This record gives sequence, C-alpha cells and structure tokens, in this order.
Amino acid sequence: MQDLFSRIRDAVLAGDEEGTKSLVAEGLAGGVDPRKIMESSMMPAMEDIGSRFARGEAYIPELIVAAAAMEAGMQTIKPGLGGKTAWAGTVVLGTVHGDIHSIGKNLVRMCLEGAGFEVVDIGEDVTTEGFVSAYREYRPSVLGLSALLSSTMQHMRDVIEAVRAEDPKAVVIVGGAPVTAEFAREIGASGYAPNAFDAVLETRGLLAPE
Ligand code: B1M
Repeated sequence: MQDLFSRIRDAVLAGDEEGTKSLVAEGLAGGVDPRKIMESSMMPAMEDIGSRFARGEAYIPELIVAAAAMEAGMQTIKPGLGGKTAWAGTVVLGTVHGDIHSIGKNLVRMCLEGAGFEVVDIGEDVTTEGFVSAYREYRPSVLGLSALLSSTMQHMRDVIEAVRAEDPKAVVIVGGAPVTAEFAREIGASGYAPNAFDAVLETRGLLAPE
C-alpha cells in the first residue's frame, strides 16, 4: 500500500496527470478507501510542493502542474466517493469584483477539495451581490474570498459586511498576495491564510469545535 501511495505522490509531484489517474484507479480497483488515497498520497504531495514553493525552492509552473495532476486524480476519485466530498464542510470560494486572477484561488479550491471540503467555486470578478446570493443559496460552512490586487482587496470589506447582514455568524476567510493578517483583522474576517495549504489548516481550525 505504502508503495502505491508513494507512486501516486511522485506522479503528482511530477505533474503526471495520466499517471496519477491510472494509479488512483489502480488503488480504487484494489479496494483502497478513496479518502485514504487523498490523505496519504495527493495531499502530502501538495503539502510538499507547497512548502518548497514557500521556501523559494519550487516555482509557479511546478506548483501548477502538480495541482493539475492532483485535480486529475480528484476527478478519478470523486465517483468512488458516491458524489459525497463534503464530509469536512462546504466552502463557497471566489475572487472579488474587478479581479480576474484565478490561479491562486484554484489552488486553494483543489487543496480544500483534497482535504474533504465540498467547494462551490463561483469564479472571478464576483460582485458583492454575487457573493451574498451564493451564500444564501449554499449556506456554506465557510465563505472564501481571494484578491490579487491592492485595489480589489478593498472589496473584501464590503462582502464581509453584506454577508454578515445576511448571517451575523458567517465565517469568512480571506487570502491573496496583497492580503495580510492585519488587513484581515481590520476588515473583520474570521480567518486569513497566506497560501493554499494554510487555507486548509485555517478552514479546519475555524470549524473545529471549541
Ligand atoms: Co496580474 N498582477 N494583473 N495578472 N499577476 C499581479 C498580482 C502583480 C503583483 C504583478 C506586478 O505588478 N508585479 C500586480 C498586482 C499589484 C498590486 O495591486 N499589488 C498585477 C497587476 C497590476 C495586474 C493588472 C492590473 C495588469 C494590467 O492589466 N495592467 C491586471 C489586472 C486584471 C484584473 O484582475 N482586473 C493583471 C492581469 C493578470 C493576468 C490576466 C495576465 C494574469 C492572471 C491569469 C489568471 O489568474 N488566470 C496575471 C498574473 C498571472 C499575475 C502574476 C504574474 C502571478 C499571480 C499568480 O497566479 N501567482 C502576479 C505577479 C506575481 O505574483 N509574480 C500578478 C501564483 C499563485 C499560486 O499565487 O495568486 O498569490 P497567488 O495565490 C496564493 C496565495 O496568495 C494564496 O494561496 C495561493 C496559493 O498558495 N491565496 C489564498 C490566494 N487566494 C487565497 C484565498 C484564501 C487563502 C489563500 O482564502 C480564501
């Protein structure tokens, strides 16, 4: 089993989409629990490349190909989960109005999905009203806001205010290159993460029973 997990981990790190898919399929055919495959192979691979990226030892293209391989593996795993990926909770995620940067947000989505969250990705350039209506529709455990521009991150404050008018207990996590922990506190966000891997830890922490 360990051997299969390390082969899947290597395939994800190499950005080998076909290899990841076929190894995941091999595990599923052999009766391995799909959740175990995610937790013991794909997630550690993304954590590994993510921490190397944070230390400046890996670069954006490596991160992107690994994320694509993980996404391919996730597509193979999903039917095995019987459509249920939300054992950890639901997250509505989007990039704020005026901002079309999607790469970081997509990585956050993939890591959350890998950790068992159902993610409703509402895309980029999402207006405050767009976030509120998605919140109303999905009633997520957590709302995630991403912004890559110093100008657009200002919209996060409006989204938080509008969503809290709808549900005063709304849990909102923010992130994106110009966003800091201090800014997150200032605008009343429940949580902040500097990268996709910390976004999983922060989301889990916010939902953990006290
Ligand atoms: Co843009 N861009 N861009 N750009 N772009 C930046 C962000 C910029 C820093 C470049 C620069 O000037 N050095 C700069 C912003 C400056 C600022 O305001 N602080 C900038 C600018 C100015 C612009 C335009 C205005 C340029 C122009 O047209 N004059 C324009 C704006 C368009 C718009 O949004 N309205 C623009 C356009 C574009 C492209 C379309 C060409 C392209 C986006 C393609 C796409 O996303 N589909 C693009 C890109 C690629 C970049 C850079 C090069 C890379 C961004 C990226 O994908 N990083 C960027 C410069 C740079 O960073 N070197 C730049 C990789 C990604 C993995 O990291 O997105 O930070 P990141 O996500 C991380 C974390 O931030 C965090 O986790 C992610 C993964 O670890 N995170 C979260 C993100 N969201 C999170 C949410 C969370 C938690 C964590 O919780 C919910």
